[in-house]
Amino acid sequence: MNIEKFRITLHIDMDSFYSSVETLHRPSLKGLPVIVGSDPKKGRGVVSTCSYEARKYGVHSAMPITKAYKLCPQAIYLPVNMELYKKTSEKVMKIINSHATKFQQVSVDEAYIELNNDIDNYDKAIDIGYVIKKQILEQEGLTCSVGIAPNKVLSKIASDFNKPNGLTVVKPTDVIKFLHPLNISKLPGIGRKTASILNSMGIKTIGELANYDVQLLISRFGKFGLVIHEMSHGIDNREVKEKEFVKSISKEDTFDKDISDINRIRDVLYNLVEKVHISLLKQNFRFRTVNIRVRYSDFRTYTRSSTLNNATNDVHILKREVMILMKEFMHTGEFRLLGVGVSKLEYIDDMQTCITDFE
Ligand code: TTP
Ligand code: MG
Repeated sequence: MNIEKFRITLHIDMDSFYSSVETLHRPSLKGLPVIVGSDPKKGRGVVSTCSYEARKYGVHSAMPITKAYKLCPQAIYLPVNMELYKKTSEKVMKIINSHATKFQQVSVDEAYIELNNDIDNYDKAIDIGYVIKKQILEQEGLTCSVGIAPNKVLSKIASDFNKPNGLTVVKPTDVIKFLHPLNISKLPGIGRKTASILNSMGIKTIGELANYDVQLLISRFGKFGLVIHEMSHGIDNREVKEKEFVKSISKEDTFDKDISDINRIRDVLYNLVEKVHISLLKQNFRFRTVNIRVRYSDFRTYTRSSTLNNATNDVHILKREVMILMKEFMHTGEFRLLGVGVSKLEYIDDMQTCITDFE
């Protein structure tokens, strides 16, 4: 019996998430190029995302905002309103989870669900995919794209295949037919750098990658070579992990005796940084936002935070940001509590862990 027949995975990814939520709250933006990110007048920072209308001009996520402005000056530029997106995300995830045997949220706008315990055929899974789309549209006014396939990587590629508002099914018998003609950049984790190395090796499609000598891939890319080779054959044994979507990690210390000595403060903060970092690594997260919390002996309490452009799990960056945030509080009094935290977390799954090692 083919075990894969019973392992049906759905990947659901919201369409142009931040900009769709913005448009929902400002209906006059419907049909217009909308770009969410930093302020183009300030000249620094990047595009978080943009509407499909803006994508026609070549604008995309992570593009410098100044370049986006050159390509599409007439677009509506909006700042990131994370609180709003998080609220919407929670409602969307609730809908998705209500259909799952196993549910794993992997970012603010995407989740995997597995149906294997109670669904054993693709027709039923497709019905569920359409119900999820319908409920998200009717209850939240948003569209999403769904991929239905025998494992995580295939369902993720499938959800991206027909965006926006798509539903793509890859049955076990169609895996190779679906996968092999695609460009290698469609494999999760293959960014521009890896793609250009693979191109220089004569590999442009996933089929060409599948036919390439795996030993040569391993000698070129290490463990990552094996992972992409397996993916190119449609193999992915990662499970949909039931894990709570952790939103932040923080550690704090309350002192028996209030402290004011700079060296002592630094030691305490470094120690908290190490603890937060270990927790991050254990749970496979990267962070974008760093938070500190200080409480003076008279209980006045302050928090400060800073957000990086890119997610990282680098302990040195965490230390650096904490010390920058702490500067304004040094030499200002005695502390009874200090805290360090990270938020805007991104989950790095097993495949990405080794991808990150490489890139
Ligand atoms: P994505 O799902 O990658 O993008 P998207 O939902 O905007 O568009 P698509 O229809 O192609 O799925 O990311 C989800 C949200 O995460 C996105 O709306 C904004 C945020 N994001 C960033 O802030 N920076 C980035 O570089 C990317 C890729 C996403
Ligand atoms: Mg999305």
